[in-house]
Amino acid sequence: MSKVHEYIRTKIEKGEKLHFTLIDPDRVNVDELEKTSKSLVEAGTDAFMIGGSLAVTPEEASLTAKILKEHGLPVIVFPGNINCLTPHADAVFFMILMNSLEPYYLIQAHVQAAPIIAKYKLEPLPTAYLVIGLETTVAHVGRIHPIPRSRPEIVGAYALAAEMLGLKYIYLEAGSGATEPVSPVFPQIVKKYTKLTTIIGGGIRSIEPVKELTKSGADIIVTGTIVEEDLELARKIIRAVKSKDF
Ligand code: 1GP
Repeated sequence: MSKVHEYIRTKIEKGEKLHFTLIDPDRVNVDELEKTSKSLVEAGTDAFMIGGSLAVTPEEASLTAKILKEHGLPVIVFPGNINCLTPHADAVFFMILMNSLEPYYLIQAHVQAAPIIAKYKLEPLPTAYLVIGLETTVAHVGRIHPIPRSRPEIVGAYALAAEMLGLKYIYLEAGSGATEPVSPVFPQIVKKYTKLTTIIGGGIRSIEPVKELTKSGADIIVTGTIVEEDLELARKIIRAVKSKDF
């Protein structure tokens, strides 16, 4: 029942850091996806995520999931909204956008999505989603209540609340295409206060932040945009996450 969660837990318990590749079904070149994704699997990515904040149709989500499923790795929906759900994925990050001011992203989307997730038999991965970067589509769409960069203890308090609510994952998001990734101080404080599995994404375009973030407690590193911009660099980042030299 909890196949994807177990897959992730087992790797983390063995001391591995994980890398997930995010594919936006609205932006992907479907004709090249088979080849591109194969090359990311060869580099060592551990799972695929599919989703985007805007303009993803259910048909695009399904087609993308079907192609990615061929590799035998988990395909996880990373929903901008319920339009990203597809029965062709294995699991879904069932995410509370904790620092949103909009009730829809705090609970109403979940009420809409839950019966569909049950019908599609997707495994829900209960996740706290915190958007840190502000100059991004997700921050605008999600009506974000900003977290001051100089106050990491606020992120610690969100993480503690998430754990007390029974959530298992926390996703610290700079936002797709952000100019810089989240500060390593944030995963550090999450680890200080909780046992949540920590996912970091947004704005990762080089190896340096990967090293810093994994050293600071990130369990899973997500890259998306770099796959579209520079596939070879995306492969290098994956190899850096999977290398044990941190
Ligand atoms: C976005 O964290 C992911 O939700 C990935 O971000 O596209 O900047 O890699 P990038």
